[in-house]
Amino acid sequence: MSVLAFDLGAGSGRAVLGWIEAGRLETMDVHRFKNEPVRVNGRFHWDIYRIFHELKEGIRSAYEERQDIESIAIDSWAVDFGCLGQDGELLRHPYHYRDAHTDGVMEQVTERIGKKFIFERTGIQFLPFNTIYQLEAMVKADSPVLKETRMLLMIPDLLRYFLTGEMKSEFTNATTTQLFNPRTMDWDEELLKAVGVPREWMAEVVMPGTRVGELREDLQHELQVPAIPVYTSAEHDTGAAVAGVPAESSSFAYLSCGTWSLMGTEIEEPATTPEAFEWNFTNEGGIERTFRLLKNIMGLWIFEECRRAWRGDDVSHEALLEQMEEAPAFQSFIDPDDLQFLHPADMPSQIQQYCRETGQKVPETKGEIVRCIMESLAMKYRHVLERTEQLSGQSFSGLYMVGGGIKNTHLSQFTANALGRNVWAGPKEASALGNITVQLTAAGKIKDRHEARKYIRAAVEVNAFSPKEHTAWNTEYESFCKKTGLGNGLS
Ligand code: LFR
Repeated sequence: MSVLAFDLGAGSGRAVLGWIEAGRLETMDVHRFKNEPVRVNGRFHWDIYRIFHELKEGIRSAYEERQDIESIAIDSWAVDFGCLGQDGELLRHPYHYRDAHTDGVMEQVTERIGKKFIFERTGIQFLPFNTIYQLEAMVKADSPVLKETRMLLMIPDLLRYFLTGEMKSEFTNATTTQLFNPRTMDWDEELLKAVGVPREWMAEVVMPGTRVGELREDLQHELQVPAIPVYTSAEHDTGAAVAGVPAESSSFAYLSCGTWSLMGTEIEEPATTPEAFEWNFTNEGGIERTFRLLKNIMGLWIFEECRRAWRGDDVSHEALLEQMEEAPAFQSFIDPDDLQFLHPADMPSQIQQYCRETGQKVPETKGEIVRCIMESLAMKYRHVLERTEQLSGQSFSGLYMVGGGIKNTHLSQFTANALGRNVWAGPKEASALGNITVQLTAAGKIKDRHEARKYIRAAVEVNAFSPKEHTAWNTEYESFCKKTGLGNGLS
């Protein structure tokens, strides 16, 4: 038997088949596609029907390769959702979490309800685009969509509903709404009430690895495939990536590196201490009822946005990283998580403005700007890793880096240098692999997450980076903390 995983990222998606053969995990890419959000009337939307079209293409190609597919599951980015009307139709294309309609809304909600109140009930970090603030923004705009809404489904839930006709929410992704209470393991009625969302709009929450339905009959005919069962995986891509970390021990630190950098560790119960609150850490749901104690770091989005601004010139990764090597080290730093970098009109100018305003040397050339980004990311990783250790009471000898961002070996090396610890980079496709192993576990082919990670370890390439020039990086770390206003050390 085999399983089919759809892994949707903010820029691209892939369909990957997985199965176990002669004691090894085998995979095969069957379809890759672009995911291009669209700006319409000044609003930024996901092209959800196009994505669904690509899912269909993926199923068709997968079935051509193997006729023994016994399960399909989807993972994607978090927080975004679609609203369904009473006829079960989608009422509007879902907003992209980088749409400006939530600007300033989080501050209003937290002032009204209280930040502590929200954190105690959810354990989730405060990000301006969390579902709770998107809903508040729609309520405030008196959105006609809400008047017709009968059901609210997160992106993977929505696509799964398009495949099966069944409406269910999945745990790992549900937690990212900041409307889910991990103590009761259900939607938090107080918070729903506080933003004016009826409880009936929220679907039943099911765990990763649950059989939800099978392909609708019309799809079976259209695609010429049988009634393949559809499951939940870890439907939040970061949850799937953590499931895909090839860790040997059950205590490990990870960095899922892509558009975002998500750094943290896997824990048994949410950590909602005053420090977790103060440092804005999150406790997102994980597989096998674990929690992902982690923090969002703005990640390679900053670099990709610079590439977009520079298009017309040679903006290949190789060319830009070569220019970076020629630029002098440690000239200026940014805090990548400053909200001014969330969706600026022009990223390179925004970086220059930040440096100017913080009294630093302003990077001028592309090489200087790229160096500023990469060094700042590596420094921020150290800042977050040390706090992850403090919060979880663990210490880590090194860091597992997974996700597409590890193609940038400079960043992996900088990270090892900044941390003064080893970095183990691989696999690039951790989300797809995690999605697959969750499905294979549900099918009884794999025992649990520990065994799954063993299979992944044996199946992929992991590159080790040991720290270099640590003394210089260590000295510069203090300067990074000072210049970015992040304070020093753990106080
Ligand atoms: C990564 C990710 C992050 C989430 C962000 C927005 O792809 O899922 O975990 O915070 O996208 O949804």
